[in-house]
Amino acid sequence: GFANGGGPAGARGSTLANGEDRGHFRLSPVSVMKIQKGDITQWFVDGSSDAIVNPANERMLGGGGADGAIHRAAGPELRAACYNVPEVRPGVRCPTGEARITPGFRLPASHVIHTVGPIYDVDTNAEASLRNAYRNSLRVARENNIQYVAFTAISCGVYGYPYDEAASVAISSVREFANDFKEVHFVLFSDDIYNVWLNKANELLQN
Ligand code: AR6
Repeated sequence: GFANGGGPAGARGSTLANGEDRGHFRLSPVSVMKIQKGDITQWFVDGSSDAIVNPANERMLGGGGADGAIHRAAGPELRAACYNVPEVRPGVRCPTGEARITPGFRLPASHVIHTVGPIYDVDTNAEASLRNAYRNSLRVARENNIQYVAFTAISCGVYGYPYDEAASVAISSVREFANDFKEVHFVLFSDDIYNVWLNKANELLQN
């Protein structure tokens, strides 16, 4: 759901042949993936341990895009918590493809999982790095007993990853964790990325 009253994800009325709502894909008897439009800073699941995944940079002290929006909404406590994450080398708190967790502070979600996707034109193994970013975010969530996780389109903004290729990596990575979460959401800001994600999920997950 959303703090702004957006209602439960997928409750849009139109249904697919499998009887599920559009944007709503069952991954296993216990797990659902939801694709929706929205602002990830407003996302939460009432009464649950939940996490939004921040597409951050290696320094982990904020930036533009979704990272900037998440830090603004979470308040200065988030930057202080990030600052206290130990550097693994000078200026690097979270290497590309890894993930770190902090509280959500003033966000409606209880936790933020910070990950770093690849810079598409610079990373010589961008696909592996993007897959690692999704997998390690979900591993960190699982280790912290978080049952509800929301992603944006990691690397699809400033970092320049092509949407269709990113959607394949994102959705196939989430599918690997089909027994580990109640719900994994993609909260997508723009119509074009939302439509690419929906098409890819239909391609990969419809029988
Ligand atoms: N809710 C959901 N999605 C959003 C929001 C939001 N509030 N704001 C932006 N997006 P980006 P990256 C979408 O650039 O490519 C930062 O400066 C956006 O439209 O945020 O991984 C970091 O500090 C796009 O589809 O992340 C890093 O330096 C997606 O989120 C760098 O950008 C990701 O775009 C990371 O670049």
